[in-house]
Amino acid sequence: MTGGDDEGGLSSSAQEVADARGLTDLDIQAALKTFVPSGGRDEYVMFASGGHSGSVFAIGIPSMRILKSIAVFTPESWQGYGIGGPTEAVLDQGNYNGQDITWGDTHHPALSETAGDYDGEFLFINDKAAGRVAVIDLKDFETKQIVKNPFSNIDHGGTFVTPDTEWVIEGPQYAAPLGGEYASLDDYNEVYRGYIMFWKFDREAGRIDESKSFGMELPPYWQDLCDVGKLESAGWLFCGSLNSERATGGIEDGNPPFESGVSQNDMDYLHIVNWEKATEMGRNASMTESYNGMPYISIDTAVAEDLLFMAPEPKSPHGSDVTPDGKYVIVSGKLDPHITGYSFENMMSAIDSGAGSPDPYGIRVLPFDDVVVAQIEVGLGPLHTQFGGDGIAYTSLFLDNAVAKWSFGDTWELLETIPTQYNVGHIAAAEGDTVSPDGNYLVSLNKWATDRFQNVGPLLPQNLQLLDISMEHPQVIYDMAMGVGEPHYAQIIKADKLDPWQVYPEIGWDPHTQAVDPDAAMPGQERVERNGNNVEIWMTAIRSHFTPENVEIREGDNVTWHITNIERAYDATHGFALPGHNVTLSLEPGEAATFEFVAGNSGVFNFYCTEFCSALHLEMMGHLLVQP
Ligand code: RUQ
Ligand code: CUA
Repeated sequence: MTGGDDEGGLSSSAQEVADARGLTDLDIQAALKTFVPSGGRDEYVMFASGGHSGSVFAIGIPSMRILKSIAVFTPESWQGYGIGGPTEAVLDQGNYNGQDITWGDTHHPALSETAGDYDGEFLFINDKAAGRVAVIDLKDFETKQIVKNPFSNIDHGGTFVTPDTEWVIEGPQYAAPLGGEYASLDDYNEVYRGYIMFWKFDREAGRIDESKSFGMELPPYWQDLCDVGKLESAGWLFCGSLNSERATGGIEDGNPPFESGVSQNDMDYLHIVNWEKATEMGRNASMTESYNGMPYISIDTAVAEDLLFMAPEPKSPHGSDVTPDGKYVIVSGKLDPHITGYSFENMMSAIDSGAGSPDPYGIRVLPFDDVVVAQIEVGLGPLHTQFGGDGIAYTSLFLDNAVAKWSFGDTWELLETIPTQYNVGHIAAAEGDTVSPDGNYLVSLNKWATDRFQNVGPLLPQNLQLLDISMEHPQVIYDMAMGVGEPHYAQIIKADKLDPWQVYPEIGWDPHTQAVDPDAAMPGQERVERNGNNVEIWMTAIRSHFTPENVEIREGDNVTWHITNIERAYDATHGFALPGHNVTLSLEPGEAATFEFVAGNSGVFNFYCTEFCSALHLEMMGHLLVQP
């Protein structure tokens, strides 16, 4: 039986289900708001960092279904990422000093923007653990490039993009000597520094252009999260910091441990950077220093050129978030129950009036009272702020296990506190970092879920909670166990702004050049060619066979193997697994790949397709015969 009763309620059969499962009216509402019927589509896609899983996850909202994991800084066998195939070269871009780096700690994804609005073309993400930034092309949701910060072995405060994605900004964190070279901690104040990177993004090429990028030297204050100005504050960026004490730790020598040494002062420093002006001189040799061929603007030059100012910010701050209209910067003090609102207009007048006095590095610190327009007590452990449109903001409260809802602009006041079920790190709102947030969904990215799920052993799942913020009193409407590494930040884009390919545009496509590979194996031209010890193989894959199926070579041969999936059908991915050689590939329709190896061992190796691509998938195999 279907249909509603007179009050527009549930049919008796649905009510029976609810009764049998003990669901309350709010449970039923939450279920109805998040249920996407079989075959339906989500309204939004959230790109969540995977923390020390080194990956990124695409998650549908409101259903909270994981749609895809995107391998970024770490090999991933299902996608054939970084294991024997051409994507090894993508991962290798992130190696340094001769060291392979095969994991990452992804923190802050940034969608590409046009006029301050997500445009759905690219995603950027940082790796805190090694100071790297990756570029993901949303045409195929694959990682295309990794760049290594030449000045620093660690980062944190990025990635963030300028309103038209001309620049991808990688903010620093823990200070170290230039290039991570050795210097004693006794020389901390003189030699240790933070370096913010300005990576030039070439949208046409879909790559960061290292030859047009540059850095800026900052004091050793542990710069934390940054955000880029927009509209009124376009051209500027803002980074919090947490160690104005310049503590160097050493609990083992009787020094205060970092946790207290870094929290002595009442104020730390909000860094205020004119990035637009900096980009005019960042590649000018007469204005910059350079390290390993990468230029950077020194603190002295930044001060002399009015690129860098600071303002006091209370007690070990964490987030710094620019309001959608660009008028205010919101800072949260982890050890202060307030959020502090800074007016961009007031910052500019304080700069123009010459107010303030220099810090030990000569950077002018603007007077707190001149630039702060409001402080609101929101709760304990405020971290990150997101926006819901119409002067409404939300701040995560790590210690209170809650999200504060408050207003800004005309009236600055706490409106209410919404409980979440464990410590909240970041929160992410639908279209939340754009000039026009949607104000309907907010995801609370919680740390360990202690009481929400089946016990799965001592390593607890992280929990992403979906909140309906269109309600007068917002509520949690879904609990989503991540099942993988800790998401730090996420961005949520309208699904209809994404326009990925269904299949690669042409047969023989190389996803890493986004063009046809001239060496790709093509249908009808499959062959094996030998030239001395060098063997080159051109192989195609189509349901349900490889051509050729058997390949005979000799021990010690240098092998170059081209393989192309020549399907044009939407659902015809083939995998290629080569036992004994650490090779796994995922070949989407049209995709071509090349890999190389030296045939080190004689034997017979049964290669096969790893995707259950047809009823005759098991037959999609062949023999690599290596003669002794
Ligand atoms: S910040 S710890 Cu995104 Cu809260 Cu990295
Ligand atoms: Cu192709 Cu299984």
